[in-house]
Amino acid sequence: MGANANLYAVLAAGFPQDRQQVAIETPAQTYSWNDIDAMSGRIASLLQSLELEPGARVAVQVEKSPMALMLYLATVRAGLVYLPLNTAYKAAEVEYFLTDAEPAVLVCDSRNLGWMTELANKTGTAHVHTLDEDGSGSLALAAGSADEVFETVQNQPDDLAAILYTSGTTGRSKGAMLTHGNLASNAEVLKSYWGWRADDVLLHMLPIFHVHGLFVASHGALLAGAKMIWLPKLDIEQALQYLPRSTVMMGVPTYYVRLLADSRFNREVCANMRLFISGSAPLLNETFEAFKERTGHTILERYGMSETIMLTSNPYDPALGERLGGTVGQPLPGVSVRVVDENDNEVPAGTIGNVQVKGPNVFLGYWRMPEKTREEFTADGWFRTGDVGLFGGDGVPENYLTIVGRSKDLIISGGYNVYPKEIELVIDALPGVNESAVIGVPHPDFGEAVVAVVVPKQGEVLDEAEMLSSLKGSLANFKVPKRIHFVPELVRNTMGKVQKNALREQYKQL
Ligand code: MCA
Ligand code: AMP
Repeated sequence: MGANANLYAVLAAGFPQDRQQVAIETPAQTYSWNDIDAMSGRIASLLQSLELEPGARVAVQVEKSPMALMLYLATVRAGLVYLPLNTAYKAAEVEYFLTDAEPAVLVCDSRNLGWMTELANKTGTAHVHTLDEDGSGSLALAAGSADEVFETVQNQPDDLAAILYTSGTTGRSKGAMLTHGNLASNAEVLKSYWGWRADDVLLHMLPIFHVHGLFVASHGALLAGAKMIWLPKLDIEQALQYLPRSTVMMGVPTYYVRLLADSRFNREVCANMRLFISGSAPLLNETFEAFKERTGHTILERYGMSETIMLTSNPYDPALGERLGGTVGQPLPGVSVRVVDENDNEVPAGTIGNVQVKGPNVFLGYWRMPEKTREEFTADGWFRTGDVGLFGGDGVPENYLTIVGRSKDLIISGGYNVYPKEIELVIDALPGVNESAVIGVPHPDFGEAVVAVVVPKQGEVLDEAEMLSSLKGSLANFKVPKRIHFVPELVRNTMGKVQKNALREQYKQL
């Protein structure tokens, strides 16, 4: 038998010799590497006692805590498939995911147990547990009496480890199927590319229901055997308190915008830092420059997707080149990136086109959507990212990629993706609405903000506040438009398509 390709086995090979060292520090408590092994072992034993089929899904919507990370690691160790859900998702959104993924296990906050149990009954999910932010709940109780010694399940690189739902241009979310091999290969590449060291201290403030916080950040520290300072969310007070003891921080651009907005954030606070990494959304050049000026640090911007984990990165090692603001850097080792025209023919450097990628990090396909999966890959196996960009151009070396836009109708707000179609469908179903168009407009804090332009039905008068409160009942808050504008009609082109560019131009000052 070859080496175990189970992601946990790969990560654990990077844990330090001395397992008594602190692996995770929270404001309240510390956890050693032994604790990680024992806590994830107990939960894995509990999951194994349920005698689920290999590949059964464990759906999780819980607040961030060390125990939540243990649940993730345990799921992977037990050879099951982890399905994280944004804590902002409302019942209607969660119902879709449960119906589509048919998880065997659902773990939720005890606050939500009532409606979650109803959904679980409806969708045939047999096991429901609770896990609260303080680590308490029925999961911890049941795991407490399970064996802490657990032999990590043997997996092949192509076995499924996680499903991450990403919204779609049709308004229907798709589950991106990521394998043990996808996750492990990406973690290993980033470990050397970003120069991870055992004496690094990662300031972890990202949510752990998306690729950025769950995989890129956590795997980086775990595989390096480096300590994490584990905070529930971005809180500038806490960031200022812990940065002087940290060496690495990751964030979406809003994290850097908010740090810069605080005058106490300066060189001294960053004196111990080795690396600041930004991604998930475009980092504005003004943020990149202001950060350099204030701290002396050059933010490293990288680019990735739920379907592919990390694809390109500005260099850490100066021998590979400079960190260039406005670019997302070079394809990571082992990852192929090409820019093509409408016929999938590669275009020369300096020419804008569609970005396509290939590599061991690229997902298996969309869960139970073979058609959609086929559409998103070319005949020769390149994945269509939906991003538009170019290599080189305007004084930029030819091996650096710049993302200039998206062919998919997508808004990225504070690092969260919002597909206009999904919001338009919900708005159009409200009483008195004829039709709507949802657009992204520039926002100083979130990068882009969601705005809706609504055409009322003939003779109807709609109220913005009422509509917003109704939308908040069914949509995650970050998807709810910050403003709604009422217009008699939507401007269309000759093909009858709503001209969103004109709307973006009209409302950009908001
Ligand atoms: C919160 N709100 C938002 C957002 N977050 N509105 C728009 N966009 C958002 N991102 C709402 C709240 O619900 C609230 O609404 C109001 O805005 C103010 O909330 P605030 O207290 O300011 O929010 P916060 O709790 O401070 O959160 C902002 C945040 C957070 C820290 C930027 O959104 C965040 O952590 N974002 C990171 C997302 C992330 O990890 N993305 C990675 C995806 P109300 O007042 O009405 O209740 S992975 C990915 O994209 C790929 C693969 C990659 O490359 O990494
Ligand atoms: P997700 O659906 O969360 O996987 O989001 C992936 C999308 O985020 C990509 O297809 C890009 O459009 C965008 N993205 C991620 N990182 C960057 C970046 N550094 N610059 C611009 N866009 C980015």
